[in-house]
Amino acid sequence: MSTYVVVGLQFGDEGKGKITDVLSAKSDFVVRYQGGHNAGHTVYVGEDKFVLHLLPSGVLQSQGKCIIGSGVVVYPQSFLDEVASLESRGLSSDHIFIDRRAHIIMPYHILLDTYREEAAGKDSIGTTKRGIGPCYEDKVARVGIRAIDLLNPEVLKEKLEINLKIKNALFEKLFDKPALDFDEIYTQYLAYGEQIKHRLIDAVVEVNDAIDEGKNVLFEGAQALMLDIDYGTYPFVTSSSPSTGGVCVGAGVPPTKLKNLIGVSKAYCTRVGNGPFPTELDNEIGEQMRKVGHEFGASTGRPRRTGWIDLVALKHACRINGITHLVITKLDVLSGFETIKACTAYETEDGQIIDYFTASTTKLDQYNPVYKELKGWNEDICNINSFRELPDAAQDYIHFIEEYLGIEIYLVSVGPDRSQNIIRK
Ligand code: 2SA
Ligand code: GDP
Ligand code: MG
Repeated sequence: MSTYVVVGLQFGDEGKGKITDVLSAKSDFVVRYQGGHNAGHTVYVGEDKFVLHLLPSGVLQSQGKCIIGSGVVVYPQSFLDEVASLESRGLSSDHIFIDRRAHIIMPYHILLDTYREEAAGKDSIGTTKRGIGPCYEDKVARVGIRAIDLLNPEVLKEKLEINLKIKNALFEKLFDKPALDFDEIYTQYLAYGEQIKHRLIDAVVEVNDAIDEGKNVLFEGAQALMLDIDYGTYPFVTSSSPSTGGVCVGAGVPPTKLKNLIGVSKAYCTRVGNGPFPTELDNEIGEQMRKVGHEFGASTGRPRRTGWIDLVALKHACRINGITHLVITKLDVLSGFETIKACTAYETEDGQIIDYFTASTTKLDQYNPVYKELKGWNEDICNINSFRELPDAAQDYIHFIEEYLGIEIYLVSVGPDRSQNIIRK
């Protein structure tokens, strides 16, 4: 009985949903601790495809409680839609809960996100326009509306009035857009409160008690370390901490209780949204990765940018997360490439070779990747489930990543299905 944390090590979409789903079969609790419905976690159960946004991916497998922790930002409509969608497919939703402290995404957050991105034009971040950033901003500014506030008409009224005064002034004066109507939002959010009140809990107590009682608790990260508000490619990041450390603040669990820290990386790399991506391939190789790997946003449908694996960035991500178990996904997508490249260092604009990650997003954009070239393989590896049966070149690639990072790869995923895994002994 233990705790498990699953985090993304690149720019998101590493296949965390699939890995969480696999691990959650043994979990008593599955907990989301940051992000919101910007996430898109795809899980295949046989032919059935599920895309989870706000709900933990573990919701499909776990028999225990599935919790949206206090560090998550919750758009109630998205929550209710996802719950309804699960129910319409014959699944129970009785085990889904939200921490009372979770901040609520309001219509003005979504509009603010959208207007700002539109106004920024080519300098936009490329957000999902789901209101994530503005909601976290209000939380930090101490004017946010929390789940518990939806149950108190007086508190909600007061908070909404203050917020609308400021937001409407912004909309009208800065963006030349219409003001929002108080009554409409107030009525709608009170109704949301009624619809979710039986799911509101104190997750801090429940989750910590579960760990103390020796239950298996799985914490599920959304997005990834390179999108971390502190350690990612700022400002082209999301507004939360998708790291293992984020669990402590976003679920109210102390670091001493976190045991198995599982980092997920693709065998190559993708990014959706703007910002530096040193190993990006704007050519037919990148196109092949996108096509074979079906690299399109699971929430917005945007085509994902593609490129070779960046081991310098991956090392940075493993260090900050303290990864104890590494997972490599989508190795099958690399079948058919004559050579495979892995970035082991960067060449700076003045010709220096560096093998550490830089805080300067502007500089990172100008660096050229230094590659180790490895032999590719042609075999279809989708149905292999033992490491020794992999083509030699694929084994060599995995060994090369392990040696560079100094961490053992314990699971290699070779297809989207639950069963398509190679578990190393
Ligand atoms: P936001 O909306 O404020 O969090 O956007 C800020 C940056 O974070 C990126 N981001 C993501 N990157 C990869 N996957 C995400 N989830 C969806 C998916 C994305 C989609 O699973 O495919 O459907 O487009 C995700 N969510 C946020 C975002 O692209 C910005 O770069
Ligand atoms: P997440 O956000 O990290 O959960 O990842 P997404 O669900 O956004 O994107 C990962 C995509 O890759 C999904 O469509 C998964 O079904 C798929 N996937 C996961 N693992 C594998 C794998 O090993 N091979 C292939 N071909 N697809 C995979
Ligand atoms: Mg995703």
